[in-house]
Formats: sequence, C-alpha cells, structure tokens
Amino acid sequence: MEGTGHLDEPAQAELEEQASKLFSGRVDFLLSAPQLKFLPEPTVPEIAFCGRSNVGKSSLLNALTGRKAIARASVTPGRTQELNFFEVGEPTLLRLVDMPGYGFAKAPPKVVERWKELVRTFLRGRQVLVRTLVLVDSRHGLKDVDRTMMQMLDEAAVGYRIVLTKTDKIKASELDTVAAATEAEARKHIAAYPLVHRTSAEKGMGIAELRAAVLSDAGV
Ligand SMILES: Nc1nc2c(ncn2[C@@H]2O[C@H](COP(=O)(O)OP(=O)(O)O)[C@@H](O)[C@H]2O)c(=O)[nH]1
Ligand SMILES: [Mg+2]
Repeated sequence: MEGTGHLDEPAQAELEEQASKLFSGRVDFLLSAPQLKFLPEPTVPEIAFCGRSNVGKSSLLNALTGRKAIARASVTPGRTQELNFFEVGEPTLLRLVDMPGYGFAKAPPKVVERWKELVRTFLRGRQVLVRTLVLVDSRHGLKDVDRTMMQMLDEAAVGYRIVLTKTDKIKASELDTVAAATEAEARKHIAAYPLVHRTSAEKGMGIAELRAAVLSDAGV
C-alpha cells in the first residue's frame, strides 16, 4: 500500500524523509516487561508490533530502524513472553513495542493463556498505544491465530495495520492475490486499516512507507 494513503506525493515524500531521519537517529532499547507491572511510564505514543513466531518481526524492526540487531532475530521461537520497548528520537518522540510472538507450535495451553492475558490487558489498558502492526507472512496469508489477534484488537478498540512480510519470497501475482484476500478480510474488522502494507525486510521494499505510516500514526 502507498504510505498513509491520503497524502499527495510531495507531502508523502516529506513525511518519508522526516521518518527516515528520525529512525536513523536515536533508537534505544528501553526495557523488557515480563509482566504488566514492569511497563514504563506512559509518557509518549507507542506503536506495537505483533505476529506469529518467525513472521519476520525482529527483521522488520531492524529494517525500520536501519539497525542490524536492535531486535534479536530468531532467538528461540515462541520463548519470549515479554513486551520489549524501544525509544525513538532525542528527546524520545515515540516508542516501538515488540510484543511476544504467537501461534508457536505445541505451546502448552498455560503458555497460550498467559500470552493472551498479558496481551489483552496491555491492549485494553495502555492509553498511549496509538496503533498496532499485525505482521503476516505473505506466503501464508492470515491464519486463525492472526484472526484471534485481530479480534482482540477490535475488542480493545486499538487500530491496526496489517503488514505482509517477506514479499521477496513470492511472485508479484501471488502477492496481489494474498494482499487482496487479506484486505477483503480486513474490511470486516472494525479496527483494521483497510489497506495492507507489503514489505520485505530483506530487500527494503515498503520500509520507507511503513516508517512514514508509523510516524503519522504516532502523530508526532
Ligand atoms: N527472505 C526473507 N526472509 C526474511 C525476511 N524477514 C525475515 N526473514 C527470515 O525469517 C526468519 C524469521 O525472522 P525473524 O525476524 O527472526 O522473525 P520473528 O520470529 O518474527 O522475530 C529469519 O530466518 C529471517 O532471516 C524477509 O523480508 N525476506
Ligand atoms: Mg523475533
């Protein structure tokens, strides 16, 4: 999808330039919150990232911030149950929140319940959370665990963008099909942005536009 969807070309280019400057500046890991009592003070707008384990979340965070390893890629899939906070800007203008991955194979029901509880409470109670990005592997499209996540976001009234990842791995025609199907489903969700983002952390596709969208969502 094209940037924020409602800007003319010069305005979009300027927003991308501004976003690129911001994200190439200060980006620091702040803290990791295994429980909600460890959340940082809600002082700036936050944008959260979520998706199935292995969807490419760490890689996307690294691509957005132009870092090699701000977020560790593939530690042990499904093991991380913390919310990781990163601060962007000097002084801090916004935070990125790396949410625990979901849909990992053979997770014990207790782990899944714990994940749901943590995420649901965070989504409902976090006043500064302005947007969530739901990452979806473009090779697979939406899965039931993504739909569960989307429903939780609808219920918490947290607006979200669906971001297709790893688009370098499929043909353009296949990407069009997946994007269309995903958008058709997004339109049925109250809190979903109707257009999907197409990204490749590997090739850099869609990254500048997504950065601009994040900046615009943060309203800074
Ligand atoms: N080809 C390709 N591979 C990717 C892309 N993004 C992530 N990957 C690979 O997918 C795997 C999982 O990525 P990671 O960022 O660790 O996923 P996470 O578990 O969601 O944080 C790694 O082997 C990455 O190298 C991409 O845009 N293109
Ligand atoms: Mg990761």
